[in-house]
Amino acid sequence: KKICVIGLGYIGLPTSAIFARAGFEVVGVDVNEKVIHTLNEGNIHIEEPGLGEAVKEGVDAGNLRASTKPEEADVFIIAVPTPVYEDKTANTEYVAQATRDILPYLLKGNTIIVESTIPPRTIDDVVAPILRDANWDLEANELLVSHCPERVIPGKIMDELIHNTRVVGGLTPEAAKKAADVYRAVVKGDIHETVAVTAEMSKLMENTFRDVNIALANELAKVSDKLDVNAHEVINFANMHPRVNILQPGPGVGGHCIAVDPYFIIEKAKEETPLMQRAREINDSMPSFVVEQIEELTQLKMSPKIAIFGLSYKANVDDVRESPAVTIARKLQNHEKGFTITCHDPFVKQDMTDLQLESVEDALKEADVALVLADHRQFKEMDPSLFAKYMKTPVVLDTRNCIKDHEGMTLYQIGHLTGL
Ligand code: SAJ
Repeated sequence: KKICVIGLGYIGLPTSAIFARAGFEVVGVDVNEKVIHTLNEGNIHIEEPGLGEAVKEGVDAGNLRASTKPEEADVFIIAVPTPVYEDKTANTEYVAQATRDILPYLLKGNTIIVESTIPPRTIDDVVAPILRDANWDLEANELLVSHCPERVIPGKIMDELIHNTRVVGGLTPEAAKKAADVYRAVVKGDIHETVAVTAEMSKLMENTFRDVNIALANELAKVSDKLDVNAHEVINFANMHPRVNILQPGPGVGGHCIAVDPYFIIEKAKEETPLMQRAREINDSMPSFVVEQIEELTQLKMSPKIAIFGLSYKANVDDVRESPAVTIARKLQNHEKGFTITCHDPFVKQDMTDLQLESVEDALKEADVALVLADHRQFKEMDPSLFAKYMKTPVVLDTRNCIKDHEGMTLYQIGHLTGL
């Protein structure tokens, strides 16, 4: 069987590699010629554990190839981005364009699967009409169209692609069945069949659930700061209850999924979603809250130097998309108090022009406060005596609860500025 995957990003590329490994002939399509060139050499443009080996294996075995143009195939998987516009409504134009791009290559009986995260009813109202306008009878299953949302977490994509449960929502029951059969070749988790809109909503609710729960943890951090309670101790004890699982407060919610997906529901049901909207606002307020905490810690200092540890949106990834850490770094950089900012991140490679990356030692040298914004494993394992060794005043504000305390330094956690 041959699969044509449209979009070779964080989802499309690992998916291509996994199907190639299972013996499918896979052609991956992307508009970026540099990406195509890199892949055809057996290399990758994304950081993800296990992905490099899988791609190399696929290319070497002749099962995986990249191209700028789609080709005829048995199955088409669309894995292009769905960003939000300025007004926070979904931009489904890439999904629509990918659908139009494959039109010339479609044959009767083909399976089309959209993996991109999409607002409810996008399969029915955006994808299907494009195919119908090209004279395909979808009710008669001339093409089998489904939504099978990706649910993998960056950092564990290769493992979760195989082991996670999948939900497949078909435009018709036959379409759902066909798509489920495709995944059965590589997925070890359960595969559930339903209608397209239910699959769309399930995916969005998963990320919205997480967003709302992180907002609750962040609100607790703010309350704890005010009431002088240690939020992390509270979470620890509350979570000993068998039915409670409070998540971790932090500098805000970043990445391209959780900070975005709730808006896909909100735009379709504004009146009915006050909780989802409030959760977004609370999580978006966290960078300002962290900046206020830094202001408090440096009250008496003239042009303080802040060493920022971690710019990516979460632990152990290089991704800085919608990263609250970057927002915080820029807020401090442009702050009226005239902070000097240095940054260290062992994962981030992307050049961010205004934020220079430095070594641990250079970042900490002469700093007044070290601000930890990602719980990278290197930070968890870091020798905490380095803070006292290099900094002017060894004060650490750890927003991720990942730094070990040590003699000679003052460690503060988010939501507990009054000290430990
Ligand atoms: N975060 C917290 N506190 C927590 C957990 C997370 O502040 O307790 C922050 C992280 O630091 C990060 C953001 O939330 O900034 C999101 O991180 P994440 O690890 O929760 O999720 P993502 O965005 O990397 O991936 C999510 C996953 N969804 C769920 O776990 C429900 C993943 O399974 C999805 O496939 C992915 O979104 C996606 O592509 O939709």
